[in-house]
Amino acid sequence: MEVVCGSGVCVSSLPRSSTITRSTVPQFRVSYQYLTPFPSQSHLFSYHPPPYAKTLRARTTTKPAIFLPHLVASLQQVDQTYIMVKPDGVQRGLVGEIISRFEKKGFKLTGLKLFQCSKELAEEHYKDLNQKSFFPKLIDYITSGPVVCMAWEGVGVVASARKLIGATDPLQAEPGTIRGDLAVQTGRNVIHGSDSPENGKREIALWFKEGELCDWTPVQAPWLRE
Ligand code: DAT
Ligand code: MG
Repeated sequence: MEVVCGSGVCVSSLPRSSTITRSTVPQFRVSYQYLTPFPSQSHLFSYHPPPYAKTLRARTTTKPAIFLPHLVASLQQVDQTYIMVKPDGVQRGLVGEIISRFEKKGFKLTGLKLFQCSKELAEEHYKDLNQKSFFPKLIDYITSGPVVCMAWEGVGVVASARKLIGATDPLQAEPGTIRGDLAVQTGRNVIHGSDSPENGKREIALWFKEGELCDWTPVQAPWLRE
């Protein structure tokens, strides 16, 4: 499959700091600085002639072609998870340490706020546990001080975040996990993480208002995924 880049002007052949304008590529509506670290504006496009090209003309063509492995990778499901530093984590000064672990892993932060949650919100968040004997204590704990609410995004982020967090009981959590390194008791286990992609969406919608989330592209993106 071949995709022609508009008038045939190959964007990747322009010098790195070229300003691409309407006159360079007439069908481009906006002019912008070409500053990405890789030769193509879109990593989906390859400008090398296909190896199977039979004729000399086809082999020397400059027409871009979609590079299938990149396309397949781009179609991988991107999930969202709701991560919350609980009041004990905030009081103990662990917010930076916890955010840092997710940042270093390579996930994308799309929402962040310090927030004092109401009893109603805590009860809604933990509604699946409302028949448990520890439920009233859990609600008191979650509402006992400010929490840090976060939305994180990435391929496989829900399951991976659960691994980074560790087991519910910090004494059972592996060393190297957040709970394994930073907590000792289930009732003070410093962090929450969604347990499924569906709950990730539900909890982000519950804790964040419209306009509080930010859609952005980290500059490190091409260094994290091929
Ligand atoms: P997790 O937070 O690992 O997803 P969960 O959803 O089963 O665990 O429970 C939510 C929170 O409720 C948990 O982080 C701490 C509290 N909790 C769970 N089991 C408890 C127990 N047996 N005693 C006291 N608190 C408990
Ligand atoms: Mg849970």
